[in-house]
Amino acid sequence: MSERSFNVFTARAEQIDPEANIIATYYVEGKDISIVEAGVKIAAEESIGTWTEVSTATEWIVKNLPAKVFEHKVQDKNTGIIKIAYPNTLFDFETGGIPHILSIVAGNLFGSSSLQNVRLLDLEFPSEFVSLFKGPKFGIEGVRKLIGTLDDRRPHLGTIIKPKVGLNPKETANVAYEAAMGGVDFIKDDETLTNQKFCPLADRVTHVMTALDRVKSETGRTVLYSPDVTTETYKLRDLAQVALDHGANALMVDVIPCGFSAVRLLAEDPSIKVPIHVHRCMHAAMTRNPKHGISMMVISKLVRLAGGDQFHTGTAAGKMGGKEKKIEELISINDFLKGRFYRLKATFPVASGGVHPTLVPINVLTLGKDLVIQAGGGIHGHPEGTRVGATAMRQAIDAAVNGVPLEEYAKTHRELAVAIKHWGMKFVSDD
Ligand code: RUB
Repeated sequence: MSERSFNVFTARAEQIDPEANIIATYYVEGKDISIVEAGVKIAAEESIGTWTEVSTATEWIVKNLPAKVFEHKVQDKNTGIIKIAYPNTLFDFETGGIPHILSIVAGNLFGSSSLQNVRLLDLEFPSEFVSLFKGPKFGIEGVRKLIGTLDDRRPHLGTIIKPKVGLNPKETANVAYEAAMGGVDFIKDDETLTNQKFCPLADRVTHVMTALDRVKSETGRTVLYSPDVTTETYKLRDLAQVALDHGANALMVDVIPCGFSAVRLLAEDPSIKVPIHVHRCMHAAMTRNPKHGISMMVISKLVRLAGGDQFHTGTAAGKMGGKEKKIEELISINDFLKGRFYRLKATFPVASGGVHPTLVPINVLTLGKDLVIQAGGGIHGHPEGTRVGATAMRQAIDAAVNGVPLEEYAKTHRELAVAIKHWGMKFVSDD
């Protein structure tokens, strides 16, 4: 590394003002270069540098725009953690928003031939940037208010209608009705169901909401339904409007296929007055490799900024991720979503994927009560059907919240006992 590069693209920690920079933390593995050299390569590429010196850089550019490596911790020879400060001046926060931030802090660097691996672990934002976002419209408290759990603060029970796709609108509504009568608080489409011919969105929402109105009149309970409006950006508002016009009391979107701005578009539209449920399918292409890609923490921060009211972050035990699951990371992500973050409302973490009653206690004990715990197969796969399956899940939540061992609780709760007998007390995996 030339002395000039070192001087331009590094700084001492005390020189970095967190209000004047976006700060990114990376895990890096240099290819025969030190981690500071690797960091300088990233800082240069993502601010004012390229592979060679250029004669066109003005004094103003060199003074104001370079990103700077200001902290590093070597783990082993060429691997370690670095922090890079990207000066606010590099961005037009208002115009660029999240896409522009990502073009820089998560841009060309992933393909750099100087790096064996690189993973964006965390992002910290100056208040000037965060102040431009409205965040979740409802947040945990708002969703609890809609469902009526502000006082008892138990975890919410959600279900994903199964099979993933194929039911027609009437069949979907029947399953929704049974699940709601069994005790679920929240119903969602699976991430692959949108507006297919076998189950058009408008018809589906009409039927499901009619069923949920029946549940309301029979039980007094409000159950939320979030139809999936994942689509092309230019069609998103219209598709959401179709769902709302037919009575949807929540909306769902797949954030990685659609982009963070799709969530923001829905959340910040004043005419959309329902919670936004955010699914994370495709995230593992970025999050699964512990050495390369983008962490779930970064994705979760961006979803909260963009305005997701509920967001899938994973389970303490379930079908996704298996043995590689890092519970500590999951806990810190959920803590971030639930904790203070400037003035933005909290996002409800969602634990989903392979959950059935037996796995409820470990999820609730590990992740806490401010949690939406979801089961698809774990409800609709109950030997006695959806309604009994939902009741068994609710019983498992009650047992966990009251600290009663599941097998003990099952002695007086038949639905739960049947579920335990069916699935056993073991961890499931789809591998
Ligand atoms: C749940 C399901 C969801 C996953 C996504 O169905 O398929 O799409 O929860 O996983 P089931 P994650 O309950 O039958 O497994 O929340 O980890 O992104």
